[in-house]
Amino acid sequence: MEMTWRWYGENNDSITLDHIRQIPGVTGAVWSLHDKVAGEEWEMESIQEVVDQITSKGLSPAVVESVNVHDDIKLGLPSRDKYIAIYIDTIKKLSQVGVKVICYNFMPIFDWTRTELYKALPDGSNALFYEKNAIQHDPKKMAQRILDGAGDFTMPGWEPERMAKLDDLFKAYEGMTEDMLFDNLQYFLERIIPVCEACDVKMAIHPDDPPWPIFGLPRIIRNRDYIKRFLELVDSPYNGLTLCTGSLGPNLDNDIPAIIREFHDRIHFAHIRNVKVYDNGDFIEVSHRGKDGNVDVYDVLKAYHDNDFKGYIRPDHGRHLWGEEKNCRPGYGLYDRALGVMYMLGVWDSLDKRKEE
Ligand SMILES: [Mn+2]
Repeated sequence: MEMTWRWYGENNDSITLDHIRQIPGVTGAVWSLHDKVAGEEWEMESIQEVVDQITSKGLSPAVVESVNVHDDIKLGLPSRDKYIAIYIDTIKKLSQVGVKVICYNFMPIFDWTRTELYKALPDGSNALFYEKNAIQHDPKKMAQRILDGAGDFTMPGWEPERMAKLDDLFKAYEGMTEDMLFDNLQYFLERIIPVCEACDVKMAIHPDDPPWPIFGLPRIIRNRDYIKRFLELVDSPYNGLTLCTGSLGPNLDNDIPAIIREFHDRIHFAHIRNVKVYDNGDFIEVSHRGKDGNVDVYDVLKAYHDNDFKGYIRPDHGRHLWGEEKNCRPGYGLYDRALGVMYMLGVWDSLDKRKEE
C-alpha cells in the first residue's frame, strides 16, 4: 500500500507540499489540473509543471484525481467522440510523466453532494453534513449553498459556470435511465481502456456520493451489484475502482469490507473516511477512528491487508479542527486527515506485525 494525500496545487490549497512531506508515511501527492473544466485539453507544459513541483519534494505524482468526464459523454451525445479523443490524449500525456492511476466519476451533473459544509459536531469541530430531506426539489438552492460555503475556493464539480447552466443540464438529462447511463459509460470505457492497457495507466472510477439517486438523476456506482455490473462492462484490470468508504458508507446496507474482499484486484485507489449515519438518513463526516462512526475503518484496512493490497490509499475528507475552517478547503483541512493517516498506519503496522508473528 502507498499512502498518499490529495493536493490542490500551489496557491489553490491551504496545505503545501512541505506540509505533506512531514506527515509520516505519505509518499505521494494526488493531484490534478484544477483550472481545467471537463472536456478541456491538458497541455504537457502544465502537466510537467505540477509533476516537477511534486517530485522536487520527494513525493510521487502517480495518482491523478480527477480527469473529469464531459457531460456529453455521460449523455451519449454525438459530440462525445470529440471529448473522448481529448480524454485519450490526456491519458497518454499523463502516462509519460509516471502517472499510474486516474480517478474519475460518472455522476450526472452533480459531483459529491452535501447540504452543509461546516456542521458543528458535539466536540466543537465541524464537518460536511448531508440532510436527506433538504435534497428533494431544489438543486439550484443546494448548489448556491455549496458555492457560498466554499468562499474563494473553487469546488471541483461545482464550477460556477457549470452551475449557471443547471436548467439546460437538467433538460439534457431528462429521461436518462440507469441502463442508458451504463450504456454511455460502456461506450466511453470501450474506447479508453485499450489505450490504458497500452500505456499502463489504470482507470479508477469513484463511487457516487451519496450512494443513491438525487433530484431524479440516476446514479449507478453505489453498491456491490452495480459495481459488479460496472466491472463487467469492460473486463480488464485497467477498468477499476476508487473504493471510497465515505461514499458507499451512508447506505448502511453496503458491506464495505465484503466489497473490498470481492473486488480487491480491481481496486487501484482507496479513499478512506468515516461517516456517522443518523436514524433519519442524515449523515456527517467524522474522524477516521472506527468507533466514531458507522464505517469500521479497522475492518476496511484488514480487508485490504489480508489481500496484500498494493494500490494507493489516501485519507478522504476530514473534520475541520482548531479553527482551520477559516482558511482550508471544505473537507480538506490538515489536522483531521493527518490524524487519519496516523490511525490508518497504526492499524496497518500492527496488522503487518501480527502477520510476521
Ligand atoms: Mn472519496
